[in-house]
Amino acid sequence: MAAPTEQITLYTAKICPYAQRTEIALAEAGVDYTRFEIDLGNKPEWYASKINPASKPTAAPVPASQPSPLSTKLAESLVLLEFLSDIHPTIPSLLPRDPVKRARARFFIDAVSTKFVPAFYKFQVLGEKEAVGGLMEGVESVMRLLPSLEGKAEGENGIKEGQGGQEIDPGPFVLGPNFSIADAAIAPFALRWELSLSNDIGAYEEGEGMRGLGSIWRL
Ligand SMILES: N[C@@H](CCC(=O)N[C@@H](CS)C(=O)NCC(=O)O)C(=O)O
Repeated sequence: MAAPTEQITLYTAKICPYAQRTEIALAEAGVDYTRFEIDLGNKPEWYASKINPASKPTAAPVPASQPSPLSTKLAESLVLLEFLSDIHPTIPSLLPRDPVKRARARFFIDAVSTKFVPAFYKFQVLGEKEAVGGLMEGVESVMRLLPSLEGKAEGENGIKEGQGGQEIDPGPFVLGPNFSIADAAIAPFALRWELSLSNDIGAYEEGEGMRGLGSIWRL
């Protein structure tokens, strides 16, 4: 089997938060790759047929800098995060070895994808004011899973413990002190939300961004 890491070409777009997930993970892993910017408003005619059949300008690492028919094409940001951690199993900053921590990362990513991102899109991008309830629920679902906020008790020795009595690292990342693909999954969206809140972009009344929703995000 050919080594999948020989050469990676990343078809990406600066403005795409999904593509940025992969760029963040590649940077954290310290992996060399060729970056190919796709203009979302003017995609190359060969892109859909030769790189990504869905024509989604998300990131696609392939083992060639040109869209060769012999290269492997992969798409979907969350699939790509898993792929990078598979081909770099010795880089613990992508996905730790501990099966419990791996499950926690995946559980968090699932909450981001099913609860936060769809609501974020409706409220923030489409400007649907009535979606604010869903957005708040989405934010809370994700935040509840952060180590510093998760339902936990202070042990006798001052060490924070989770429901199963296991030690919980305080952060600053999703799994504790170390970055993982769970952070890459939410970072591009969280940063966009933060920027929107502080600049009154989206479905907020003027001045309400930071005062209301922003205060929760910064807990
Ligand atoms: N589920 C995909 C979503 C990718 C996606 O929707 N990308 C947007 C750009 S940010 C897109 O391709 N929109 C359609 C288009 O521009 O033609 C992933 O996670 O990679």
